[in-house]
Amino acid sequence: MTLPDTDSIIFYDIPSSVPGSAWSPNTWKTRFALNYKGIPYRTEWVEYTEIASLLTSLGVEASPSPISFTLPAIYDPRTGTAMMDSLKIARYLDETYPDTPVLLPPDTRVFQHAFQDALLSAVHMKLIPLLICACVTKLNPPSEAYFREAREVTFGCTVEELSPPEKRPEQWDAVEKGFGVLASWVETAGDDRLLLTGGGPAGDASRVRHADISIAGLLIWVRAIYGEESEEWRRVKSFDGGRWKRFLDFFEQWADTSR
Ligand SMILES: N[C@@H](CCC(=O)N[C@@H](CS)C(=O)NCC(=O)O)C(=O)O
Repeated sequence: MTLPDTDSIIFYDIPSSVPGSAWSPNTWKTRFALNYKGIPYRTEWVEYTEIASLLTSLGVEASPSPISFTLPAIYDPRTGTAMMDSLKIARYLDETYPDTPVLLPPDTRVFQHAFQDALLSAVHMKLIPLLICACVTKLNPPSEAYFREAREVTFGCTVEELSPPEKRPEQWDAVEKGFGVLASWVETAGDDRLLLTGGGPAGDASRVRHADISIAGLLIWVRAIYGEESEEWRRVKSFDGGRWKRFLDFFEQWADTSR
């Protein structure tokens, strides 16, 4: 593959039929990061079936984890660097563009790495059965077929069987409890903060960290897949006294999907 000759970063994201196309909680972390930092980029949309061949052609090393190649990924023509993984990308952007706001200050890196696992088990895993089942219908045909097959291998059942209607009330209860745990962590600060590192109840743009962006990624995933007016999104907005509605409202300023 010939590498594109442009100055802007190329950001690889997975398309869908939702408004604005962007839907994945993981790729949203990098989209939020690029928008927040104000770094010029353009999106290249990649179906699930093309991720491995694209990243191999860009020279990205396979991950030792069960899924070898994932998005988000970027290619930065200024440095000739290509990489995947939202945390790695955030660190690269901090180091390569030091005049932009920092997402992973060095003294927070250990905690922010650990927070990824904490957020995964407290909230992300609780959303998985519901959202995987709801996601498939929003993907384009090649991605839908790939996604169904891959998830059926992982879970040993069809994506529909992951979240049959009779199980959903209890799955939503688990999601609500998970967000409650996340809210309780933030509340230990005792100062009514919106963001993890402070900045007051209204949020403070200078305080945004990768960990906050990871939460915003989960919220925008739920909203994108179910829709702004859906009962599901309304439900999440009502959790924890409206904390998560306020949270995503604050991130709206970096939710541009036009590039
Ligand atoms: N930890 C990674 C996770 C990325 C990830 O799992 N991405 C999914 C899309 S949401 C993917 O590309 N999966 C590829 C596959 O299932 O083959 C990150 O944050 O970058």
